[in-house]
Amino acid sequence: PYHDPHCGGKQVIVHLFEWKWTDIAKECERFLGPKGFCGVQVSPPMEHAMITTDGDRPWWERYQPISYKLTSRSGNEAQLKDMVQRCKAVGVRVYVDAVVNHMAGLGRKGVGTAGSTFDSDARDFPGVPYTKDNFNDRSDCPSHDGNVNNYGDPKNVRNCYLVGLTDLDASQEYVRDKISGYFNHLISLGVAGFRVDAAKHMWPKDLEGILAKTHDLPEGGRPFFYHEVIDRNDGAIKVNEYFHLGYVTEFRYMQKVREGASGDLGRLGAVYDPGWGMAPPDQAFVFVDNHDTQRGNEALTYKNGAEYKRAVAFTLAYNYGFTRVMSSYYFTDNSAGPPRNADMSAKDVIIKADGTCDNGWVCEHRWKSIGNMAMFRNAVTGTSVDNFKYENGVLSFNRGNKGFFAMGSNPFSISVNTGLPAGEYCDLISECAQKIRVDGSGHAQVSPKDPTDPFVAIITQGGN
Ligand code: AAO
Repeated sequence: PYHDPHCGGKQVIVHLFEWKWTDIAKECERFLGPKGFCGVQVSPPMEHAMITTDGDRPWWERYQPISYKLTSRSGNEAQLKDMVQRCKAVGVRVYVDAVVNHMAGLGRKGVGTAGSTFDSDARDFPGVPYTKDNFNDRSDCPSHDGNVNNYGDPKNVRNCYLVGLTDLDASQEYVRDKISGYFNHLISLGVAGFRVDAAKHMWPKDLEGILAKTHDLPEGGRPFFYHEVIDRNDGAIKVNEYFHLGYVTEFRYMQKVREGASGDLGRLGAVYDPGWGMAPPDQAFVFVDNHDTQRGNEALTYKNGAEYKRAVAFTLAYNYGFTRVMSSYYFTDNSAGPPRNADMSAKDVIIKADGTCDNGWVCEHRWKSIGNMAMFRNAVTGTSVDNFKYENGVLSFNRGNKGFFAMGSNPFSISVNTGLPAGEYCDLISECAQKIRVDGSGHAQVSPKDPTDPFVAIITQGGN
C-alpha cells in the first residue's frame, strides 16, 4: 500500500542533495518535468541544529532535528510549499527525507534554524515539544555507553543512540502523534512521500503505529514510503521486516553494480542476487551512491566519471527495483556543506548554456547518459530484460519489444538484434541527434553518436 509514488507511473527519483527550495522549483519546470522524472528527494526540511566547525556548516547538521517547523538551510515553509506545488503542476512529486528516529546529538544546545531553543543533554526540545520522558533511556539500551555498538542485537540497534543522537521512544502514542503530525503537515502541502532516515533503528511496529496515524494524500492513496535499512546480511536487522511498510534501500545493489560497472560489464547480469537476501524487485529501492556512501570508499560516485555513468545508465536501463539518481555538489572534505555564500546560505544553482551546472553543483542528473534515461525507464516499465549480451566490451539488451540499450567501456559499432519492431527510432542519449534504423528482422547497426559518451538507448513509444 505504501509503494505507489503517485507520479503517473513514472520511475525515476532524483536526490537534489542540499538544493534550496527555490532552485528545485525551477529545476522541476525547466528540466525534471520535461525529462519525465517522477520526483525529487529533498534534504530534511525540518528545523535543525546549526553546527559551526572551522567556520563552515557541515551538511550533516540537517540530520539533527530541533523541531518539525519547516525552516531549514534550504528555505522556509512558504518556499517549500511553492516548490511542492510548482513541481506537482509539471508532474514531479516531492519526497521528504524524514529524520524521525532521533533529535539532535548529546552535548549540543542552543537555537535551531527556526529559532527554537533546545538542550540535548536535558532531552528538551520545546519547539515540538519533547521532554526527557519521550526518549529512550539507558534502561532500554543494552550497550555499555548508551550508543549503538552491536548490530547483532535488535534492542541495541533500536533503543540505543545512533552516534550519540538522542533516540526517541516511538512506542509512545505522544511521539507517534508528533511524528505523524509532521508527515500530515507535509502531506497537506502536497508532498507525496518520505524516505525514512535510520529506519533500521526504529522498531517496525513503531513505524506501523506512526503510519496508522498518517493521512492519505489529498488526491487519494497512501503516501509513498522508502526506508533506509542497511542490510548486507551481516547483522540482526533484515530488510524484509519492513516490506509491508514500503520499499527498502538495497545497499547490496550498490556493491554489485560497482563490481559490474568497474570491470567485466557482463557481471551486471547478476546484480540481483536473491541468494544473498537482496529484496525482490518490487521491494528494492536502488541507487549507485547516496549522500553517505559517496563520502566513503565503497560506492562509485561522480568522481569516477565514465564508470559512474555506466553504473547509473545501466541501473536505469535494467529491470531491478525502484531507482533514485544522486545529484551532488563538488567536495573534497567529507563534512563540507553545499557551496555557500558568506552568510552561510547555499549558492544558487546556475545552468550554463550547454545545460550543465555551475557554482559548485555537479548535477549528475543532467549528464546526457543519466538524465535521458528516465524516459527510457518510464517507457519500458513492466517488460523483461531480453537478449542480454556482453561481447567485445559492449553490453546490450532489450526490454521486451519496447526499448533497446547498449553501452561500452569504449566507443563501439555493433550489428545487433534489438528485439524491436522495424522502424527508425531516436537515440535518447544524443537527444535525437541520431536515429537508429531497425530492419524487419529486428536487427540494427548501433553506435554512439558521441564517442566520448558510449551509450545508445532507443524506445518505440514516443521515441521516433
Ligand atoms: C554527527 C557526527 C558524529 C556525532 C553525531 C552526533 O558525525 O560524530 O556523534 O553527529 O552529534 C549523518 C552523518 C553523521 C552525523 C549525523 C548527525 O552521517 O556522521 O553524525 O548525520 O549529524 C548507520 C545507520 C544509518 C546512517 C548511517 C550513517 O544505520 O541509518 O549509519 N544513515 C543515515 C543518514 C546519515 C545520517 C543519519 C542516518 C543520522 O543517511 O546521513 O548521519 O540521521 C554498518 C551498519 C549500518 C551503519 C553503518 C555506519 O554498515 O550496518 O547500519 O549505518 O555501519 O555506521 C560494511 C559493513 C556494513 C556497514 C558498512 C558501513 O560494508 O558490512 O555493515 O560497511 O558503510
